[in-house]
Amino acid sequence: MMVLLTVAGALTLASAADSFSPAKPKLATRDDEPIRRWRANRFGLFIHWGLYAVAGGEWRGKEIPSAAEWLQSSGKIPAAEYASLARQFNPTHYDPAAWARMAREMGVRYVTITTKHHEGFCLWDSEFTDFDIVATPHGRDLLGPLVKALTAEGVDVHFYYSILDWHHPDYRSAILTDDDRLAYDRYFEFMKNQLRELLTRYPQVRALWFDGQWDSSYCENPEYARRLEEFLREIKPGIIMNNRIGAGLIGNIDHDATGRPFGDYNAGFERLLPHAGSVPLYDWEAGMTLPENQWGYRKVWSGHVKTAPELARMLIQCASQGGNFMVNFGPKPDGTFRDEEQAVARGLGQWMKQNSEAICGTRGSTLGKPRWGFVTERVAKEGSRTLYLHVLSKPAGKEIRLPLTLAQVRNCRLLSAPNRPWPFRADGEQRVVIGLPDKLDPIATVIAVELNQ
Ligand code: JFZ
Repeated sequence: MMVLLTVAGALTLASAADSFSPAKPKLATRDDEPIRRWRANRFGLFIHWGLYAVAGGEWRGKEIPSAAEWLQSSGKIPAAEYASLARQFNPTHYDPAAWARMAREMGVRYVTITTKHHEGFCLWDSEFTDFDIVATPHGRDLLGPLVKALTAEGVDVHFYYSILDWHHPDYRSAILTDDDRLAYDRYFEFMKNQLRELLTRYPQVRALWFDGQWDSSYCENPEYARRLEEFLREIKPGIIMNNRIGAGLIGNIDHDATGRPFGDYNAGFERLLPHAGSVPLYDWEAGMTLPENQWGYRKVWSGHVKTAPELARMLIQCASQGGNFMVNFGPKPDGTFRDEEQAVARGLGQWMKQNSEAICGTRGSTLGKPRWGFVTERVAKEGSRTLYLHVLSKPAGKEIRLPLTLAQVRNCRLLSAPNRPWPFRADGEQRVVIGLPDKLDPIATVIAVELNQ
């Protein structure tokens, strides 16, 4: 008997050591309605689509290593030769309504699509270049129908736009001469024209995702970034922009010397999540590829390919740290999604169907990180708080102890069985203890804990 008590006592102590540490208070660059919506969305789908999809990571029968969307640069392909891919871009199975349905069923609240990647090719019919979708066998706007379909499904639209451009004759990676300056100034006007065109032609777009800001032409001349940001905010007040519109010092491109990001939020989490302790105090978003580093379509993937459960757990971690998470798909040249992507969409959708309440519209945990998983929380308009316990692994003792007293908890429920209460009790120290179902969800079992005010 004595022995048993001692064991039980040790277990209690072990779980007490799981204690939560409170997170730092959050700052925001903005806190208006558009950024609140952006933040509440929490989960997005990134789509990289362009001529690189036709090549699929190969050039003249040879595999070109590195990211598929970098083919022109990695394969050292002259721009004019690369541009011939446009004559082969013919997505005969492109079905924007099906894309939008997939996005909604996957549980994402926004889609960020590449309108123009580094290759310079435009997915819409631009007045300012012929290097666009009209020059392909498809011959008509790709973007508009997608914007319409996503909006009809209630999914927000964000546009990716690359400042770097490997096709435009006036683009310069560095400004070394007066001629370079004149050329780059012309390129800058072209870019402004295209962005105005995108914002006015597709008024549904809520955010711009800049990229390719690292060349010295842009980076070492911060007045371009400042002018661009002002120009865009004037055309569309409320527009959200990531920090890659910024032209910080090289090596410090995402934020200024105080750690404050350019634009409205930090998009520096590229295929990685912040470590505990390095979570930005500002809004942030992480983007994740399925294979190691492939954003555009590559025929042959090598190495580990992430599964839906892995990605869902990353989403949970981001949400618990107060950040957004975007999963990336690179559609095939025929306009469909590869099997791995479809499986990921289904897997995430299944979990989100039951558990989106614990992700969308929540904020990061103010309790910190327990060992058994992650916590998110929702603050209702009236001020009432709900904690969402995302249980990823069963703690020893098979129960969860919260740093709360019994009087603080109004009720508990499992999101997988929302219509009946889930029992909870107090331990000897008056802390709330919640038991777990026998079988945990392979992604995370979520318990909602509604608190008394
Ligand atoms: C850029 C692009 O070059 C790439 O093709 C893709 O579109 C991706 C989303 O963005 O790549 C980056 C940009 C920034 C970082 C890493 C890769 N970064 O800040 O670590």
